[in-house]
Amino acid sequence: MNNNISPAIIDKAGDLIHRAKNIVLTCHYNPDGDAIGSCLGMQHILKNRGKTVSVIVPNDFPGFLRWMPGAKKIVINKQNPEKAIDLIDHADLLIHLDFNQASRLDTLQEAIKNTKAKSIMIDHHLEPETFTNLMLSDPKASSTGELVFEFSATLWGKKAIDYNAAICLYVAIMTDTGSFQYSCTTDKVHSIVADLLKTGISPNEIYDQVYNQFSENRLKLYGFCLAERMEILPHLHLGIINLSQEDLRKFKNRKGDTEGIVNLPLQIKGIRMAVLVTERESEVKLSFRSKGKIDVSSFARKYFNGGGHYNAAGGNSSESLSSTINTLKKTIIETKISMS
Ligand SMILES: [Mn+2]
Repeated sequence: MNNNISPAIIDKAGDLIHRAKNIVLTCHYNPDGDAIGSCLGMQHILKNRGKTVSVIVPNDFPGFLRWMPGAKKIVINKQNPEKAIDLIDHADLLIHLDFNQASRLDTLQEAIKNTKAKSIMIDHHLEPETFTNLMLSDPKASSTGELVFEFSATLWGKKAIDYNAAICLYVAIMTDTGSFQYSCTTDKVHSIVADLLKTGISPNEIYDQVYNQFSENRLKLYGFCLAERMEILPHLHLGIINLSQEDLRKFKNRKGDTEGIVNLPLQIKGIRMAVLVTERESEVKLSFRSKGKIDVSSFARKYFNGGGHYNAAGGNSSESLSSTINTLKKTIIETKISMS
């Protein structure tokens, strides 16, 4: 297991799982590939150990994750709160995956408030908050999927990760490493992936199911962002893309459609920091990506009520779209962050 998580904690977590019968797995609001992949992977592993296991997510997740084994049975709290409450009431253990602040459960926070169940967090984001009985946190891990693999293999051996679990954990690791390109892609990641492939899963089919599922509108939105909404500031090594509510409506935006857009400016030579500023119904959302020693997590936390990872973070602003962009540029120039 990872050096950052002590064997004693893994044993304790194993003990909680051993004593539990009904287990509920949850992840963060707006679930991504790692969140859904880790939950479903853990679900398959625990079901094989004779547990009754449900996955509850705060709100809906993108269509390109819905093909995964077990995905159709995921309970979406926003759509079916009675079911979510019922499962939580009957649970004796909650495992929270891929987030480390209770607030990221959104409306599900209310649902777990009165639970008598024990709880475990398994996560890789920076600066965890204590809200569970046990915390398995390793910000050096590429993904929660990696941690779920290591945790399960340590407790029950690699055989505990079957074909279906391997598919889900592969999605988790693939999406959080940007298909094995980010700096978190260690030798350990590749050795875990080698173990996953040994179960017979097909990397090209999984890639295709996750990434080559664009609607025509989504690909046109990408083109529109690049042609009409991208501002490149070469002297700052910076690229900013902005999207208004009207832009999103024009391309019949669906959940997940804007995913990946933030990375596009980083394809330009010399650009080392990229920001996507999106006007949502009640707030303006910011996504940050960077290369090398540009700590966008601290930046997002300090100036835009957010956080995340060193090279990938998010935040929000209650200002208008245009004044958010102005504030953003001013802050970047003042802090010289993109010049780090
Ligand atoms: Mn993750």
